[in-house]
Formats: sequence, C-alpha cells, structure tokens
Amino acid sequence: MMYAQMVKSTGNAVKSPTEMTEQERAFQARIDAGEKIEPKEWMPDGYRKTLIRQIGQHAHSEIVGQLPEGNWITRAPTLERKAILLAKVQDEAGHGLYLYCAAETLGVSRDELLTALHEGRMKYSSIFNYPTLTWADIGAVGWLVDGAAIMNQVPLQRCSYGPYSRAMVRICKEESFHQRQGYDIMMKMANGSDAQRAMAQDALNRFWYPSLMMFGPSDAESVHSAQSMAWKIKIDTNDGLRQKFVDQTVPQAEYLGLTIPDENVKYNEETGHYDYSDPDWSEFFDVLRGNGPCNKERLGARVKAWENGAWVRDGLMANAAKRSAKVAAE
Ligand code: BYC
Repeated sequence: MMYAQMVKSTGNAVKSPTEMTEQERAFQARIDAGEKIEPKEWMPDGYRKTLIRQIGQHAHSEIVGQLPEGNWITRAPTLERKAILLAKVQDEAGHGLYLYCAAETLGVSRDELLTALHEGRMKYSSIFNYPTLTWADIGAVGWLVDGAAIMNQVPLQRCSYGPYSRAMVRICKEESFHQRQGYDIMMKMANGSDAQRAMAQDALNRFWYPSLMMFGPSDAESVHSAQSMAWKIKIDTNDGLRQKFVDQTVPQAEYLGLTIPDENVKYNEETGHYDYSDPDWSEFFDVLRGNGPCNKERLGARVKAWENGAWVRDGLMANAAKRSAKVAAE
C-alpha cells in the first residue's frame, strides 16, 4: 500500500477565446455571466476533472480531518467540551457526505474516490498530517484550521458549479460554529494558569505555519489557479486568501495575549495588511509527498476503517439485491 499522495500536478495554461471551440466559448460566456452550471449540462472535460479533483480532495479532507480531533473525544476535559467536540467531529462526517454527493453528480462514484485516496492517487489537506498533542491543540485546530477553512470556503459558495456551491452554504455555517468553539477553548487556556497559557502558546507555535500552508502553494507555484479562476471553480488566489487569514488572525492572537511565532508579523501602514513570513515550502511539498509526521497513521486509519466496514456494505448490497428481486417477482 502507498501512503504518499504522489499525484503529479497537471495544471494547464488557460485557453484564449480563439483557441476554444464554439461550445467552450458558449460555456465560458455562461460562467462569465455568473450562471450556475448544473450536473446534466454540457461542460468541458477539464472543468469536470478539476471539479472532481477539488471536491474529492475536499471531501477526503473532511473525513481525514476527523482523526486528529477524534483523538481527543475520550480525553476532553469536561462533559460539555466532550459533547461539543463530538458534535463537531460528526459535522465533519456530514461535510464529507455532502461533498462526496456533489462529486458523484459529476459521474464519479464514492467507491472510486475512496479507492484513489487509499491508493495514494488523491490528496487531502496537508494540515491533517500534523498531530494533536495536547488539549490546547483542539483549540488551535478550531481557531486556526477551521478559520483557514472558512476563509477559503466562504467565497466557494459563489463557485460556478451548482451542487458544490450549495454544499458550501451549509458547510460554512457549521464551520463558523467550529471556529467559535476553538477560539473559546483558546480563551479559556490563554486566561488560565501559567501552564495552560504555555500550552495555548505551544499549540499556536505548532499550528501557525501548517495553517498558512492550507491555502496551497504561492500564486507563482499554483498550477491550477489561473484555469480554475477563469472557470470560477476558485474565486480567490492562494496568496490572497492567506493574506486575509493573517489579517484576521493576528488581532485575534493579540486579544488572547498570545504571540504569533513569526517576528516579521507587523502591520504595514502602506499596504493596509500585516506583513508575515512565508511557511517553509519545502516542508509543505514534503508533507504532500507523504513524509509528514502523521501521513502513514492517517491513511492507515482510513484504509482500516474501510476494510472493517466491508461487511456492512456487503450486507446492505445483499439486502438491496433481495429487495429488488422480490419487487421484480411481484
Ligand atoms: N494540502 O495549483 P494549486 C477542512 C495541492 S480542510 C494538500 O494551488 P488548487 C476541514 C493541489 O491539490 C480544507 N494538497 O491547487 C477543516 C495541487 O495538487 P494536484 C479542505 C494541496 O486546487 C477542519 C497542488 O498542490 N478544503 O475543510 O488550485 C476539519 C498545486 O496547488 C494543498 C478544501 O479542500 C494542501 N493544503 O488550490 C475538517 C477547499 N494545497 O491536485 C476539515 C477546496 C494545494 O494537482 N480546495 N495542494 O495533485 C481548494 O480551494 C483548492 O483545491 C486549494 C488548492 C486552495 C486547496
């Protein structure tokens, strides 16, 4: 079994109108006019493939994202925190479900998507290859990871593909609750004992740069951005969203009395934004190649869950076959 996500990126230059077929030009005109594209309508092959890749990866991220948080359900410090965390982790399963359903409208089955994940042919978000070592990490994940996820997903509510954009509406509402619960944990820890404050700072130190990486490589390195933005599968650039995230998060850290682990973070009067240091991109690409701290563990857990669930799927299929045989005999 492969643990790496060794998919080679396949970004192409955007076609100019003169290079497009008439059908492609008409399609692009619909996109430019802000129309939604629905499943049964004609779409270029590349548009379909890009959506399957992005929605599929997004769905996988939701499901794999359950693992680092699920790790703390049995160890949540109070009954209330446990109930909240349980609800959040269940929400992630729901998000995975909406997204797999949205991908299925493009003609790919959930089994195919999962097999591609399990065989290392599809990616999931790099962030989930980092461990959650303390309870404060659950706060940092909610605050930073869900915060980054919302920053990326709010604009996707306006994406051109109908089923994806509609799935995003509900996901964003739930993500807002997730971020609030994370920030609430951070407030408690940051205003607690010295040891709790140190845990909160340590969690921020470890999750800061991996959260910045969630937005993807720099615009210069992003192979898909140009075409995806022309198709409105992506609304903003990776660097644009990353900057928005930094601008939103720095004052939140200040409010907590915590320090962003980057001495270059400073408000820039001229640009009206916070300056910040880029993450170590060699680490990002290394995590994508399967070498993050938890890649093996995460994919191993998903494959095991899939194998352990085989008897349920077999039972359901056998039952469905029996039922349809009965209906046919009637
Ligand atoms: N991790 O050309 P680029 C969540 C890949 S979690 C892994 O810029 P694109 C949640 C990229 O796929 C968030 N791989 O690509 C929160 C491409 O490789 P391929 C999940 C990454 O697609 C809490 C290559 O690098 N959200 O919601 O234009 C709990 C070049 O990149 C990453 C989504 O998935 C990464 N961080 O832009 C539970 C949102 N970044 O495919 C769950 C939807 C880049 O050619 N997705 N790569 O082999 C997107 O908005 C875009 O796909 C991205 C990347 C901005 C992520």
